[in-house]
Amino acid sequence: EGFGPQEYTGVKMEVLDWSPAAKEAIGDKVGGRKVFLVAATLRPETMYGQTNCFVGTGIKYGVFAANDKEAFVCTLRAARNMAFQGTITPRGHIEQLAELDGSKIIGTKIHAPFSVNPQVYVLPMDNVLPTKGTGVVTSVPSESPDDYQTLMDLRKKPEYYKIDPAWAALDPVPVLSTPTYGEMSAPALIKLLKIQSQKDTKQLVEAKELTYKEGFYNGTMSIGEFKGVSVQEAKPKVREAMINAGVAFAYAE
Ligand code: A2H
Repeated sequence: EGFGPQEYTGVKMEVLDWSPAAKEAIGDKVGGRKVFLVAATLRPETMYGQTNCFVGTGIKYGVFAANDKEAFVCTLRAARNMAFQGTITPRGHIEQLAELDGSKIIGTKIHAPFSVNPQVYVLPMDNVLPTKGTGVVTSVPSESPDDYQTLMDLRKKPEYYKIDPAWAALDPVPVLSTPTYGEMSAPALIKLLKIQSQKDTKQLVEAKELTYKEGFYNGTMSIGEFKGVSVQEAKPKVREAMINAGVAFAYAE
């Protein structure tokens, strides 16, 4: 990482159907607001390929009022940042409506904006850091090695991870192509570096760096409004389109 703030895109994933445990924890505390899980991403141009979303089962999340009509699910530190950035109003003030353990959010059905799969499920990931972004990670297994490997782990051991296999059933969707890794760079690198599980964190860091660089410098979009355009050029345009559609916002930390 470089110096200065990291510019993320906050992606608003509307809750369509809470898991039973989350529903119980929330009750009527949100007061008729629409609730969104907010994922922080550095790759807005890949959002067409979302297949699920990840949270950490040991992380504490809150449901924070964003305004009178909307509430956001994220970590407390992210809500504070959003309040100081004016995304949560009134500026500088946060109101926590409910508290949610990550484990309770698993199995919640949400809307993934711009994805070819508009309805996706929330699943557990071991390596979600509570100290980065919002603590919510949207999953694009075609371009993110972490997302791909975690999805494969979940499919292999659904009982161990306490998930319904149906929640992990959506396959990776190609969103861009590169000369070196083809239509789906994440599975290609997982194979090349012989990564076996999400516990192979060192190799995953290497895979992440390689896919990121190749995608950014040599990638061409294979889907969406900017199909055929270079990733470098499409990235800010998809971000802007999402923000204009009201499904994303700038988030810095
Ligand atoms: B990225 P950086 Cl397709 N814990 O979004 C762990 N990982 C987190 C996180 C957290 N609390 N918050 C965000 N992230 C992930 C898409 C994506 C991402 C693709 C490819 C690579 C990639 C879909 N997942 O990240 O340490 C989010 O995943 C590799 C750079 O701030 C976010 O962007 O550089 C990225 O890590 C931010 O990581």
